[in-house]
Amino acid sequence: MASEQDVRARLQRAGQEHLLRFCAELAPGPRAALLAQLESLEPEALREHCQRAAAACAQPPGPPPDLAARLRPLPPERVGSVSRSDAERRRLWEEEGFRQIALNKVAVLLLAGGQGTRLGVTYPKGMYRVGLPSQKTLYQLQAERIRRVEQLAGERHGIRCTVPWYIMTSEFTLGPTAEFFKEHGFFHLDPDNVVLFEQRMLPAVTFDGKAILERKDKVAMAPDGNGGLYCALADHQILEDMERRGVEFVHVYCVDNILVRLADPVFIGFCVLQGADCGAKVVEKAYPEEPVGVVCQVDGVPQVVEYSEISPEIASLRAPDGGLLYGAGNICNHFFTWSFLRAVTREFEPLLKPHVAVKKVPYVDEEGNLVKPLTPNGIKMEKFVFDVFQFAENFVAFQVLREEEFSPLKNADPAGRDSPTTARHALLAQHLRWALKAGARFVGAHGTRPPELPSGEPPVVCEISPLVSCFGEGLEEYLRGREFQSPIILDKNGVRALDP
Ligand code: UD2
Repeated sequence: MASEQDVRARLQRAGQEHLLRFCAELAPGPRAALLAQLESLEPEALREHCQRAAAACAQPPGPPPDLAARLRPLPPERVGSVSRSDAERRRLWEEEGFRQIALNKVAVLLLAGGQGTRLGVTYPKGMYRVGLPSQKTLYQLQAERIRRVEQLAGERHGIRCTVPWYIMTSEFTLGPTAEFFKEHGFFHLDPDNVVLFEQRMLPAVTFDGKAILERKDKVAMAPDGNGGLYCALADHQILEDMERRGVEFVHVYCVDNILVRLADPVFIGFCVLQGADCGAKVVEKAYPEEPVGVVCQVDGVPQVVEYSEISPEIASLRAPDGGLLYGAGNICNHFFTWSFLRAVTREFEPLLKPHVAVKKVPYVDEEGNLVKPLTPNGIKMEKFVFDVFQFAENFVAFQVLREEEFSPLKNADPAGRDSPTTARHALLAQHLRWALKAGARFVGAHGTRPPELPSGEPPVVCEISPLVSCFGEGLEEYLRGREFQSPIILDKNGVRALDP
């Protein structure tokens, strides 16, 4: 281990010597921990990071003044749509997607390094239960959808196939996520096909470019954003792992969308048949301030303008048809070819510009007291996963239906939006639509029709296991012509009535 003197010399080079100001008074254990943490920070990179953060902070807040003039919606020929295409075309996309899955060429990659601050939980969001009758967590729903899509592709092509699951975690989420998967027997997936890897962390910095001590013996660190994916892929030789398995197409998605379709064959098939190297699913934005990025063009190049970086005026602009001009909402479901990811890790990653987030970062003051600031005092720098779209040779967007594919879990319940309750209702409403379409009928407790309830809550509870159906398929054999009394669960053993 490096001596205090060595560490001090490195920090001097980075202009961050203040990080040692409590070192002398620390007990041997914490002192060693601090020195080890500081030793892992490369001086030149640390200097550059801190300077960059301070410089970014000195810029006036908000989007660049000329953004409106540089922005355009995506040209229609780059945008596919589930609702605007006919059944035959959708069938062709789906068939192609299943074919690629059956050939073991498709992997899914979960971005799960975030801290879930808005939701207010201390454990990884994927472990969250939104209160479904089955009590399933987001991770379990995702694992079961992978198993089902493997099964569907396998049945179509008469083989067994695998969709490997790559999960990017961070220092905050790796341990608990790994533990959770072990505890649950990897939800019956083969552990060899579930690959956890870790993204890097970066120091939080004050407005004048000083890394922040969160305790006397610890620098405040935060994950480097979901665009940290590209460094993490290289750090952990993930592309080599994919190459060994023959993976050519990767569906990257974020953890908190309860309706996410893993390795969605329609999306994969659409992207493959378009010859795309990079793609993004979008939904129509629900309202101008909705916290989703906008997929569009900046200076003629495909990009996402993040919700935190678009002005309310631009976000509210209307197209001639009355819809939002910048209405293509990013739902953090991306398609990449393996070759594109390799080009990004080898060539383009260093060109990605970090984004600045101004945050309240707990710190120790000059006297060594722990302070929880009431106003923002620090800067976190993050890269965004979609910032590589600008390097694509053939970028496509694919518009899907919100009620079928997007209900994110961002906030704790009182928020009323993007909360556990809205996520639970969205999933149960979807399952009810599927069940009714498959010919099920529901009656109330005394044989009456179930009442219509307000506020998006489905009038009856019918949860369908992803192991039985993950796109609404194959439900007739269980449900057609049958009458049920809510609540029920449909799983591999058939329909089970629950206590009301
Ligand atoms: C993300 C999108 C936004 C919109 C929205 C839809 C980005 C940058 N923004 O915004 O445009 O589509 O989702 O729900 O993609 N994560 C990491 N490491 C990190 C930070 C985040 O893995 O360092 C993961 C996180 O665990 C989650 C995903 O990235 O799965 C999105 O992160 P978020 O929830 O902070 O993003 P949000 O809602 O601000």
